[in-house]
Amino acid sequence: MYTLDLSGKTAAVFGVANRRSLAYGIAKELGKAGVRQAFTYQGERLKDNVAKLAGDFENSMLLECDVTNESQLESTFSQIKAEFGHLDYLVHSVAFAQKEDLEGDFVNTSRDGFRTALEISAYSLISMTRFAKPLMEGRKGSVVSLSYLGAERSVPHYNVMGTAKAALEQITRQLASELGESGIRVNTISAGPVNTLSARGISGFGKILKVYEERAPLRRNITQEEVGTAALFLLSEMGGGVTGTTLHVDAGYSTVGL
Ligand code: NAD
Ligand code: IMJ
Repeated sequence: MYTLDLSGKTAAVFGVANRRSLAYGIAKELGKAGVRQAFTYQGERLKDNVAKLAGDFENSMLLECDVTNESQLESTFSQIKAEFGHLDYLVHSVAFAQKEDLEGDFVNTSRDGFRTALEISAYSLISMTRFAKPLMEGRKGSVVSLSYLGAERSVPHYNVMGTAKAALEQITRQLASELGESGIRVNTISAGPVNTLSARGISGFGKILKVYEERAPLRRNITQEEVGTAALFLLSEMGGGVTGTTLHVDAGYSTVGL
């Protein structure tokens, strides 16, 4: 197809859980382009799995980082600084809401459930970018996160995750405005549904995939690879003029009115 040579560039990739993860789709594209990557895993439970996946990539790093843990975040970026010396790309592919907040009525969202969803799925982008900024100084850094249409439209059961994604998209614009003068770009990809660990548990997920197939202009669902190539575009100089934006990689679904 095409190959981009990004050797000498480095990336921190948050959110690989398994081979289906959207973050892994992005890592595959970065790997093909020769980017050296640091992978983080949420906790001991995922360590062996993520270690195996990190092994697919030359010279990669593996670090434990629960994004609710500020000291783990700090030590993640200080280890990246020690090993890579700098950072070019940051990939945020992390989201979590308590299961009861995705199953029950939105009106019953608890204070604690709201805090959890917003902290893990939105605030974490601010923290990560804060730690990444000094490592990106003078390097045309680029930050990409993953959003969903539930940020802009009501989607059954998406509930407090929609609130968190609306925050994530606004955080993207606010960070882009502030970090532009440091040459750092910040964008988010609003992806269509993909069969990952975070999506599979959703009741009626198969039906949602069918609705996209019927109504999206491309009459199909998107692939993990298409999220990867869109991220590669935004991270690399190919997307050099793009910042603060939400790029819909959804087979056109969000553009249809009727
Ligand atoms: P996934 O389950 O593979 O990835 C989610 C990741 O979040 C996991 O690696 C998990 O370990 C990590 N995570 C959760 N809580 C964490 C914490 N406290 N600290 C550190 N990591 C934590 O599923 P995915 O579908 O690849 O999700 C990645 C991103 O894509 C999410 O932001 C999700 O909202 C978004 N997204 C997914 C879809 C979809 O249909 N799959 C569509 C649009 C957007
Ligand atoms: C999630 C819930 C409801 C509807 C949904 C989704 N649709 C899609 C998703 C239509 C596509 C997947 N998605 C975009 C997400 O962001 C999922 C986030 C998520 C999933 C879980 C499942 C397991 C759990 N907590 C979760 N937290 C966030 O316990």
